[in-house]
Amino acid sequence: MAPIASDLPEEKRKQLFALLGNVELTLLYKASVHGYNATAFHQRCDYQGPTLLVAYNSLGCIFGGYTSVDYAQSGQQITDNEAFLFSFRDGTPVRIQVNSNNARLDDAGGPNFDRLYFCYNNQPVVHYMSLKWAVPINTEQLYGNNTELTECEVYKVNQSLQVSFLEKPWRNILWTAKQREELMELIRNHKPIMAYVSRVRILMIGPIGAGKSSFFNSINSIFMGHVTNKAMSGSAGTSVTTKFRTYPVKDGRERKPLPFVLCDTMGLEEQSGAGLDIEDISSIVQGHIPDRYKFNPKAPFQPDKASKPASLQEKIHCAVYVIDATKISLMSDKLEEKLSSVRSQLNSMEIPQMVVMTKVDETCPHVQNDLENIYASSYIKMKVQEVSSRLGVPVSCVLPVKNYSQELELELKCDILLLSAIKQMLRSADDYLDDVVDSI
Ligand SMILES: Nc1nc2c(ncn2[C@@H]2O[C@H](COP(=O)(O)OP(=O)(O)OP(=O)(O)O)[C@@H](O)[C@H]2O)c(=O)[nH]1
Ligand SMILES: [Mg+2]
Repeated sequence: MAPIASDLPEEKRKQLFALLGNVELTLLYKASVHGYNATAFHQRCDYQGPTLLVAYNSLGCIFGGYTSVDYAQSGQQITDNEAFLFSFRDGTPVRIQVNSNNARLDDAGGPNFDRLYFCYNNQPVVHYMSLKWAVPINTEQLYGNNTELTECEVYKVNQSLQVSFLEKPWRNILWTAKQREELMELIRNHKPIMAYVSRVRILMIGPIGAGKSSFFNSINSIFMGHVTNKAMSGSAGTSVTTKFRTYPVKDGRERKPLPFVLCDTMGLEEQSGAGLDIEDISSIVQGHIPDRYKFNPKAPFQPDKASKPASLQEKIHCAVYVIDATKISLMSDKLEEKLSSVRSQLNSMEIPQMVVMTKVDETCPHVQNDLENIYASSYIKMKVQEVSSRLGVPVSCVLPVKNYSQELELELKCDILLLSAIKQMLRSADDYLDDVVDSI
């Protein structure tokens, strides 16, 4: 049987990569061939993983939606932080955010996104169910308010990994037990350049589920000598971490505090009034927010005007953006804008900034096989460059790591990457403190 032809022009398919990353699209369902009905759609599209729906109307609009969650006829409202609607405007695809907590109703009917139904009632139409209390979708922008569909297609979305091995790794790492011991010794014996500051405070900021709490857990595990989960981590529709936590890390053998404190925060969300507030970041950096303060996304922390300014010891000396390597291409423009505002604010306070790029194991199969391939994988190098350009942080400040997530025992190569990241953070905090010394 000849393969079913896709209506999506090649040029538009390539343009969609701006929203989806470098993916492969495989046509699963085409309404004009399989039928404009929910049964045919579910037969072909259920349990296929991430999918992209592309609809066409007689005005020439091409629009649709992406979901990372299976169609499964569960009858549940689906939370999908990655789901979005899109339409081509002036030839380029524009991403339109959907309410991620109600991204889809996963019922036995046709596909839908945030109350926008495709092939509604088994007809070649799109139908929008507006609700007074919900943020409306701009249907004029999406499909010119022409509800008649000329076609509706669903594609399976596969990450296409054209991974090659670089001739020479682009960073040199020694993957030996001796190297791990040397790194641990260096960190143990590190003395911040300013004697008055006994412990460097490192702030972790980043989107929900990026691995901020896991990064602390991983570092703590190395120095405890076994895998620990002191900070709550996991996944949910909103941030698992809701409080500001300052975690000192202690050296397992002597329980001696190490010369740094990792400060964990609530996840950043793209909407305003949700997730960590940018004003709260400023208060943290200035040392105003106490340990265990519960963040309120609706009302930022109000420093007590009567209290004396925080000492340099209580302030942040290095900020780290924790970014999930598997989601860099899917990062929405709004989240990128939010991160850019954070960056401007930290720049104005002259705080050094680095990126910890997590989940490298889930990003590249060669790295999953053996972490030692990290700096030889062309794909990881591309991801490092991508995060560097999206966040405006130099490549030299991007530190790819794999956090402990499912392991029960420590692993040498994991530890070496994680410890190397801490080493770089201590160095950049020293640069900051050195600058403060110079300015006194
Ligand atoms: N495979 C893999 N999983 C990871 C890695 N880092 C974190 N995870 C997993 O990702 C999920 C989210 O991690 P968290 O540490 O809770 O993320 P967070 O940034 O603290 O999230 P919020 O507190 O919700 O903002 C957990 O299930 C972790 O086990 C990693 O490097 N590799
Ligand atoms: Mg957390």
